[in-house]
Amino acid sequence: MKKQKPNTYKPDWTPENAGEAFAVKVVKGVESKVETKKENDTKRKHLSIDEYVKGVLEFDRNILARAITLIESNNPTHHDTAQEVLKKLLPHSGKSLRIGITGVPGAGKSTLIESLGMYLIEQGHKVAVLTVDPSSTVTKGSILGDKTRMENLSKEKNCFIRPSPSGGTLGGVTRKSRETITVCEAAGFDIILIETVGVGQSEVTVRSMVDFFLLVLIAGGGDELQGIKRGIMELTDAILINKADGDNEKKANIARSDYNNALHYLQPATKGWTAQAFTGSALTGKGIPELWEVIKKFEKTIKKSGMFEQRRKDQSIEWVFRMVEDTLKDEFYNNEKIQKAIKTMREEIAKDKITPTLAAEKLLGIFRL
Ligand SMILES: Nc1nc2c(ncn2[C@@H]2O[C@H](COP(=O)(O)OP(=O)(O)O)[C@@H](O)[C@H]2O)c(=O)[nH]1
Ligand SMILES: [Mg+2]
Repeated sequence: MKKQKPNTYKPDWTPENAGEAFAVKVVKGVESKVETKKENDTKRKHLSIDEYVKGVLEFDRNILARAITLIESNNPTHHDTAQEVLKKLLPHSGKSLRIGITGVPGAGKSTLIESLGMYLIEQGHKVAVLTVDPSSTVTKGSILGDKTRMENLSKEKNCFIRPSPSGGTLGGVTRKSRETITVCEAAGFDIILIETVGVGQSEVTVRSMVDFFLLVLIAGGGDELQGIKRGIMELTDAILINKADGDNEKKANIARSDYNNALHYLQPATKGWTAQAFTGSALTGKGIPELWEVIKKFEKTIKKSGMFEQRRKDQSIEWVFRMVEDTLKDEFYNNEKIQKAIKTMREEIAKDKITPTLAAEKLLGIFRL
């Protein structure tokens, strides 16, 4: 039997026969008294589909973590079991509020999650925290910085923190995150917080899996609106100007009115809801209860209008098409014949021997053979 220590690279609930394909092996465990506690002896035993399902539904944290590990596995032999488990959990999922949190690195997203998460747990909620980190597709999962930011939260029994799975494409990370949401909801987590860095595609991806999308900003010098992509603002349901504490409070208030002005001219991200900017401090907790009130009001408003249900349905359907597209793309670029043909095509294009249209048709022709 393998000797496992808590907080090593391989979490102790990793099955014995876990091969390289087990994505979770690179995740440095979040320091948590709860997670490293040896709770039962089912740990290393092979689990049946029903044992996974029962364990998740009974809020067995060890089995919950193992179920997510199964889903995150890139090993094709785990695929069918994972999908069976998910299918059985699906009717028990969906009853949460999914909140996406984006913003540039350093804006205070993780600190906000610690602060909002603790506030919600005090109110009796169960909070699951996920991260969607595009850099984890090329490097090791990087919740590392967050470990210190979510120190209290990670010790709470009613909180579960899961970093972005590493390896694979953003599409792969997305599938895993969405399925992890399903598992967490089935376990009874009623608030799902998803942190993502506000760069490139990841915020669009996270927007497509949450109900409420929050943009965390900080007031800086100069033109407040500079550098903020209009595109991101069009996705958000609220803006939090964070770090509104100490000397920064004044600046934050000015930034708030600037952003409120800017938001005024944008299409709302959610039909029937006007996004607004607020100030707060993740560090001192000021403004956090008010932020939660806004989120609750949002939930109430869009549930009443039917937008909540509608968006969730749309998101599921969009997800299907996205997966089809991702799979087709992968199959195309991983095809050996295509890879060879692409090499030839590059040379031909460079020498003006073929037009781009003909080159594309040729590649597709080879793929369809
Ligand atoms: N003064 C102040 N500092 C904050 C606040 N929120 C976060 N920070 C600090 O900003 C830094 C980055 O925070 P972090 O939560 O890791 O940002 P993230 O990259 O967006 O997740 C840390 O040093 C935090 O302590 C706040 O409300 N006020
Ligand atoms: Mg962070």
